[in-house]
Formats: sequence, structure tokens, C-alpha cells
Amino acid sequence: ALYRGYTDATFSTKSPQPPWQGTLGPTLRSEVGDMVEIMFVNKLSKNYATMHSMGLAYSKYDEGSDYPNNTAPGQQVNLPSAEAVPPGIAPGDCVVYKWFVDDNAGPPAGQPAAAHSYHSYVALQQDTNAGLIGAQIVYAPGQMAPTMANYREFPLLYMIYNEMDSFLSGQNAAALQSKNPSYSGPWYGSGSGSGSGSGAAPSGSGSGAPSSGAPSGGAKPNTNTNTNTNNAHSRRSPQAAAGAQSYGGGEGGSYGAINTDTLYSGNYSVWHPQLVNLAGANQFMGAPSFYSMNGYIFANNPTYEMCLNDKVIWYTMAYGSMSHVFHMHGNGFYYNGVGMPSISECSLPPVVPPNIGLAILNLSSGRCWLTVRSSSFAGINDGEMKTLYMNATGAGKWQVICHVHMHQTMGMVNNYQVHFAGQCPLPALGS
Ligand SMILES: [Cu+2]
Repeated sequence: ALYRGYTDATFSTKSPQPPWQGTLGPTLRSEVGDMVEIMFVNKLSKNYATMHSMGLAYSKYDEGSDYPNNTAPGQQVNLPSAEAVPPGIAPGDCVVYKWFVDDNAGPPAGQPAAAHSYHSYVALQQDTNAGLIGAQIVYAPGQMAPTMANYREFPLLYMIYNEMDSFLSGQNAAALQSKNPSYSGPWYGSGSGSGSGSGAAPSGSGSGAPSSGAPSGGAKPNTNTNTNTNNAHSRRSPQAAAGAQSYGGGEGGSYGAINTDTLYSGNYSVWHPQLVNLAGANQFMGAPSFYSMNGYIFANNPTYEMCLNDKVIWYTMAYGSMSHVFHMHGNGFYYNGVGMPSISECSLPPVVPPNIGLAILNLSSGRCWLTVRSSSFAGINDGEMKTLYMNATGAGKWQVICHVHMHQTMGMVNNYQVHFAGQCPLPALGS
């Protein structure tokens, strides 16, 4: 499940994205003082989704966050419309979000741009592991066009996609099974436990019995004998409930079965979308995790390209349940005006004498020496975004990685390339 932009009112022609942008949604650009207006259509087949802005200002209506607004079990609460949050957007449904770009969202004085992001917030972990994350850039007033013209800009998402936690895990497991009939891996699920997808109306056609093939410790029988028959209770989705009963182990171990009778607080329109998305997850025991940057692993990304001496902005962000460390070879960067530059004479292929520095790296060509300060790191916590400015002085093809060692081992490695002088195939900046 990915955010994608469209250029037409029928949502049939996708807006172009750079290939290296991978799983990220469209980059939303605005300037301080703007109002961002988004027509959001959910084209998923079963699951709910929203867009929640990380950084812009919103009213309650535009929050794009689906969370319980009442915690008393068994009570149906109808909030005043001014306080009501549009619930998770059902498949085929749509909403218009309006986000205001206030001063706080802008970059610090003297900088042209600031990194922000957006994501789906029905069931946060399950939505984002399915792929629903995108980048936002906020420019200082009047700086969008000149910055886009004079910088290479690269949103960069650090994310460990746990396929087990995706709300599509059950569908993915079923798809894998259908493609490989002989596969008998340890996956949970009924294949139809992701809810009806028919909006707030309950579906009566659920057949989501937990798989009899689920391993021990996974699906648990429903021992619920609660006979509560209030309105909210009677409106639960049989499919979602069945899916919830097959809710098995997650990344942190087994959560056990959801007792759906404890989820009736607040509005049905609030908890039902969450239950649908939750029920779609944790149905694919043994599903892989992908330690990715923009969805790419082990440097299988389309290379981030720039010309020598280009000005570059990396809009870095981390999502998920791990902190990461941005680290690049060959060049350095500035963060909030603090310089972590490389010192390079490596602009041309011919041999250049080595510089004095904190560290000396020998390029693989053996013909060119480059000194790089060892401080070209930036820690990024989950949900955090950092705007890093780089002057591309070190030509060559280099790594940009996560320097958490285990993450690097598992694939959090991408490549970028600074083309040598006179050899850059890209249109020149400022042209
Ligand atoms: Cu990492």
C-alpha cells in the first residue's frame, strides 16, 4: 500500500516520481504561509487509511488520526462535529485535508527548506509497515522555486518494514500461498480477516474463520461470553472480529487474541477501522523484515545522482520502532548550520596528493585521495526528520547508510554518485 499522486480528476494518471523515491509517497512541497489542500482517495481493496501531517498545522477535522475519543467500555459517544475527527477513510471513500503551513513549520533562519513527513494513522504500526509514508518539504517564503532549481533534493526514509506487522500481511500470505501451492510456511490467518471494507456499515458475509493450520501459540479460541448487546456491540464486523481472534504473535512476541468486547468504547467509526487494519496484520508468521532506505535494500536503489560541487539537501526521516544513524561516505554535510564537511580534492579522475585530516580513505580507483571527517553522522529517532545540507565536493560513487551495525548488515545501504567534473549527465542546476 503506497501513497501515489495523480494528475487528473479521475485518479488514473499517476504523477511522476523519481525512481529512487521508492516506497515514499509524493513529496508535498509548500512555503510558509501556504495552505496545503489534498484530495485523498483510498483505492485499497479492504483497508482503511488516512493522511496525518507531521509538521503542518491542522484542525481536528484535518488531523487524519483515528484514535479513541472515549475510554469508557460500552459507551457510544457522539462528539460535536467540531471535535470529530473523520475516521479512517474506507476503501473507495475520500476526504479533503487542509493543512496550514505556519511559521513553526518553516526552516531555521538562513536555511531555505525543512524536512517534514506524513503518514497514515488508522493503526500506526500496521499502516506504516504496509508502506503509507511520504515526505513533505516546507520552504521559507519565496524559496520553493529557487531551492528546487539550485539544489538536488533527496527525501530519504529510514524504515525497517516488518511484513508481519503490515495490515496486508494476511493478503500477502495468501498471495504467496497461491503462487506456491507447495509452500506450507507457518503463517496465520483466514485470508479474509481484513474486514469488509464497506465503510462504517457492518458486513454480514464474513467467513473469516481462523486457519486450522495455525501453529500452536497463534490463533486462540474465542472464549468471550459477554452478552452485551448495546448498539456498538451489535455493529461489529464479523470479519474483523474473526480476524482479530486469529491475531497472533508480533515483533514483540504474542499479543494473544484481541478481546473485541473491550474495544467498544467511543465511536464505532473510530474503532472499527482500527480493528480492520489490526486484524490484517500478524497473519504471516515468519514474514521477512526489510531494512530499507526509501524501500531499497543492499544498495539496489536507483542511484541518487548529482554533479560535482552541486548543492544538495537530504531530507532524512526515520519511521518504525528503531533509531537510525545517517552516515555517508565521500562527502560531509551541515546540520542546523553545524558543519561536518569532507575535505576533498577529488574532483577529477587524475591523481591528487592526499590531504591532512582526521581520516584518510583510499578510493577504490587507487588514483585519488580524499579526507573525510569522521563526524559525518546524524542520528535520527523514530518519527524524527532532519534536513542535511551537502556540498558535493567528493566525486565518485559512494555509500549512504545506516551506521547502526546490525541495520547495515541487514541491508540498510544505498548508493549515491557525485559525477566527475565535465562528466555529469544531469541537467545543470540553475538552468
Ligand atoms: Cu538503522
